[in-house]
Amino acid sequence: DATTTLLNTNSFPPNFTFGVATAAYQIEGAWDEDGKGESIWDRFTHEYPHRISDASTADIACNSYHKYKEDVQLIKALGVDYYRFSISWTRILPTGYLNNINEAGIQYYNNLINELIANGIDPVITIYHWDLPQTLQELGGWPNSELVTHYVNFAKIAFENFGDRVKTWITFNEPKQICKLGYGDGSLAPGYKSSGIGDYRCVYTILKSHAEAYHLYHNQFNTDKQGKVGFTMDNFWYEPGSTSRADEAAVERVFEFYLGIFANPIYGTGDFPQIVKDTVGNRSLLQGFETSRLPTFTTEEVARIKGTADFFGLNFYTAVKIGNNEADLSTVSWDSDAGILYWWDPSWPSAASYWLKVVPYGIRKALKKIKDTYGDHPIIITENGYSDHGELDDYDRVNYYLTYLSSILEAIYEDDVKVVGYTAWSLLDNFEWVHGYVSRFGIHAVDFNDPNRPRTPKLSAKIFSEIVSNRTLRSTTVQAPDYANMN
Ligand code: GBH
Repeated sequence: DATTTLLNTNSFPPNFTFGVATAAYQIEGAWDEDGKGESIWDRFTHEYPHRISDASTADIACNSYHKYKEDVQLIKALGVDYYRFSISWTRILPTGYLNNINEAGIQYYNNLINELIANGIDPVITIYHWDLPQTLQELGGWPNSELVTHYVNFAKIAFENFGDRVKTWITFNEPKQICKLGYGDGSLAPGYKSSGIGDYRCVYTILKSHAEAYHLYHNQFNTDKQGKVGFTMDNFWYEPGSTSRADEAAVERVFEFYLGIFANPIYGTGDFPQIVKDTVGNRSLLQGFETSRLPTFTTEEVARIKGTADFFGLNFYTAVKIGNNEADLSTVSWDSDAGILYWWDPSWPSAASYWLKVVPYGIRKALKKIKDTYGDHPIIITENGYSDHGELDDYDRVNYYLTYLSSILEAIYEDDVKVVGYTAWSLLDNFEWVHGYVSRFGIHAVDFNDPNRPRTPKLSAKIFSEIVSNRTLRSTTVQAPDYANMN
């Protein structure tokens, strides 16, 4: 029989909610249809095909722009409570500015939202999931703090048009990736290399943009008081590379430099963590800079940012080993400021994505660390998932979900962490950024060779829908030959 590990409590709490997630650029396609403008991801994939593993684009992707009704039926069949999707800035504001408001773009999201609600699914909107208008990149993109105004203008249009039906908002998805990879090492669009300077300016702009959108929503839109605004950060579980004091200290630093740099302003003191301010400030002066490379918040900005979230959004996938890296002043970068090196334990089983190792206990430990550091905020796991090469009998994905969900139950019942929701990434196989269509995260397969982009539920969709309908984990492992006997 299937191996079963019994938990003290294997049912999710009564108000716990389940959902599935996607992002606009990764699924919609229709990249230039009905008036949509060009985003930095359109530009990046068209201009630098060699930087995408399979030289692909998301020009068509899953074609969800045309197939959204079918997607809603897949979501409905799962029985989940909500669907987390993002809105494409250039579908709504093709120029990035207010001079052209594209009604067709607003109509698309109205249609999607109405279809979801008609099928009993709550819409959850991510306002920004990486597809900046190219026009705003021409201003320098996120390192330019003028983007605060433009972001808030976009958010306002979303609140005005969708706020009557959408009650859960995520201002940003994974700001660390936006800044560190987009403007630091240049591996994601727009591909700029300004680590230790441009990436920190990006962090500064994003935190201020988030805070302004939060205040705007609560001051002007949330009249029924039903709405919530949160912020979604990605975080790995960080493990010391050895038992040395130096590696233990490196783990404390990486937590502050990778998560605290966002979480401390919003969920903590309102400012960057002290160790981040001190380290970047000291290193900057030693390196001959006039002032710290890390922007400084004014007292007013600290007050404006502190406490601006109604929930803590967490994208969680994996663990990583962290080692101390001796301070090297010749390098200007976020990671040399953090003074860390990272690698993955070779004993951890790997997904198709090189960075995604299966370490289920990591999610419990990370949740506890977040609670211990920032207090008892409601936490929504806004993404969790596993990549393979598109198998329909995706036992490895099923076991990933079962073991991670079990670890989340331990966080809830053993560590008393207030986890209130869980979101599977992803509804569909989709455009996995620089990995194109090589690694697949969907619980539904998409045939990208067929112009109709047919969807097929994988085994994981079936198991996930069983968990959602029972609100209970019946086992933590499913073995291939035994699955047929489980029902
Ligand atoms: C998320 O990023 C995204 O929100 C989503 O759009 C995406 O499709 C999904 O997860 C799956 O990738 O590990 O330091 O070598 C996931 C977190 C962290 C994955 C950074 C890629 C590469 C840099 N990402 N990682 S590193």
